[in-house]
Amino acid sequence: MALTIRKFDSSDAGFAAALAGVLAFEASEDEAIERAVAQILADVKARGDAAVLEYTNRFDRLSADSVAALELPTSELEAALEGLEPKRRAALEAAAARVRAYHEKQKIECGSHSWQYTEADGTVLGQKVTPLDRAGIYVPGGKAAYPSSVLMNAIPARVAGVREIVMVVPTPDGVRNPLVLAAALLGGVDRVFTIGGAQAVAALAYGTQTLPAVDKICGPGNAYVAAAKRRVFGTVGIDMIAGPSEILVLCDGTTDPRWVAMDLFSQAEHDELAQSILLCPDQAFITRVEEAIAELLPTMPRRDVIERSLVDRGALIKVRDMSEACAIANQIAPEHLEISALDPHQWAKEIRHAGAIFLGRYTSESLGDYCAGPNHVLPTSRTARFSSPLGVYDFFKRSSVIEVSAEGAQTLGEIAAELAYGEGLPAHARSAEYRMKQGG
Ligand code: HSO
Ligand code: ZN
Repeated sequence: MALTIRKFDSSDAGFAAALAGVLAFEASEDEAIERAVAQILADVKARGDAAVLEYTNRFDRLSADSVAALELPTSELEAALEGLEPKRRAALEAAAARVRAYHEKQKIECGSHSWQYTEADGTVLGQKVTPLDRAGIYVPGGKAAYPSSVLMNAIPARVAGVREIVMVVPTPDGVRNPLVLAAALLGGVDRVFTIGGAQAVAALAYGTQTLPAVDKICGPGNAYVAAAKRRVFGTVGIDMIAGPSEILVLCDGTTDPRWVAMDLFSQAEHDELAQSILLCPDQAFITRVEEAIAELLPTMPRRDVIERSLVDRGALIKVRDMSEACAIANQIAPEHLEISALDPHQWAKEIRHAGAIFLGRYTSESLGDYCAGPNHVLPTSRTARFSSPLGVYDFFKRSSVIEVSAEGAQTLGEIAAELAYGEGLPAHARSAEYRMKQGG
């Protein structure tokens, strides 16, 4: 199979423009989708359960007679777990345990504790950290339903101490995915509703007679779900609007080229729009990766998706050296960065922007997708420049705490009153002055 994956050389004139072309990706905003979603949100907000039920029965071809009937009893989740093939069940349990252990460590290390300090006059200042009351997890239906993503969303919420986790998952034609339901149980989800689409996002955001409103909605979804999440943001928190998967492999030419080819495939197989890029200083090695791609692609069940993704969005880039590869990696700010090199640490020092960094040739990105422990919900589309993997910290918020002593009220009162008069807000000034010895 002759596959035309784009090739570039960083020392060619015009490389910067070519790279910008490779990276250009506009999440399309479809007017018709926006209109449909706005209407569904308004309808669910106004009519609650009745609207959720109508949309669900219509879109998923069900005939439920209430939203309550769309909630799965825990016994059904337990049955799903029990029914799994033992090896699959053991793998899911092992993954859940490792993801939990990682996020428990993250909770300790990431400043999830409240703190305070006392000033000389007795005034106390600090911050109180509180988990969210309720989180909602959206799980797509059909082919895009990843049990691993259920774990990655539910476990950090649970570890953070969220009181209730509500999951929604569409079940078109009533088809339920037992691995998703088993993952919900292992991840600590409290309630599962078989609803999806914008109507599920609306139900989570506004609450209905049956479904409680949550404080934050996490999880991936199709264009309707993404549009709905964008629109309810502000009423509730959202995790992020995730774009297609991306992998950037930095290789010094010492890894088996077939390993590199398969790593590129691993993200390409998610989606035609996924992006897989190789940066390497060794032209002969790039050629061997190309040969490996040609040899392995026909053996892949998902070769059509992989091929589209590699041809449309992939690239093999010859760089001057590994240091330049790191500089380009920072520019790309990929979701996943593999440093497949003899001394990955040397190059990792130069990396500033990446959702997750996989060091050394034994660390395939796919291990991170399932079971290494860190979260696989990661910033895409260059947002790693300013954002982070989903984590326990996404399920906490902070309150400032201020306790001013009688003595502190004198000194702070003077400053505050002065500034309040300057802003033309005398009630602020008087409120501070009342607490001052000469002000009451
Ligand atoms: N690579 C995806 C996550 C995933 N992979 C789930 C396999 N299953 C996130 O970028
Ligand atoms: Zn993946």
